[in-house]
Amino acid sequence: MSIPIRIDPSRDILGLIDVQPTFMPGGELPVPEGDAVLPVIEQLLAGPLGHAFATQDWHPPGHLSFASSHPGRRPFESVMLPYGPQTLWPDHALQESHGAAIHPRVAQARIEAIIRKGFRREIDSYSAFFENDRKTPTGLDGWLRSRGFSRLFLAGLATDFCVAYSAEDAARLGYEVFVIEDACRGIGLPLEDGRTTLDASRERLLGLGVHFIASGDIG
Ligand code: VGL
Ligand code: ZN
Repeated sequence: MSIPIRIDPSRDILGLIDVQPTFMPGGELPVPEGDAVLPVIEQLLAGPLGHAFATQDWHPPGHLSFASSHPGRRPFESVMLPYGPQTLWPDHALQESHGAAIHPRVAQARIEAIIRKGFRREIDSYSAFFENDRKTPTGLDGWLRSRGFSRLFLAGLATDFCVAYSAEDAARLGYEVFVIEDACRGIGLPLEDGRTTLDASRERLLGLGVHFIASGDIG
């Protein structure tokens, strides 16, 4: 049993990362059990966290993170782009498609800002804060700061990509970060050292002081 985390609505906010059908079973880039986050997020949005923001992966056709934009390459391979290595994905999260909408089971009443990312053809964006060049800001940091939020509770997809990159950037920007593990699901790509992207991201985040909690810890 862990100690319940008391929510302070003046500084705490729930961040819903890429809760989009494109990342769920039946979607273009399905995360295993991706839809299992929905009932947990439903509960969170009815609980003590009164404020929320959401991100949407929002790609144009021909986006450079799509394997289809690199002749001869397949999804989940890696290519070198000007900003560094980039994993290639099936075409997903196409702007204005049904798959790119915030999932209709997400109650949006408490969602006070929606940040779209990955809309520049030449650059991918996993993090809610910076694109994959690690420099181009999305504007979320300014919005959170000017609203006075300092503790972020993150949920969504995928644990080892967009949630992990968002948590890492948030921790580096000085926020206290809580990843709500049962409200996230991951992809788990194999790495050369025998670990998976899930193992590696967890280790990296623990090293940055990110807390891993369960939705039931929020009291
Ligand atoms: C994501 C891969 C590509 C994510 C987005 O939401 O984690 N992963 N685009
Ligand atoms: Zn994407």
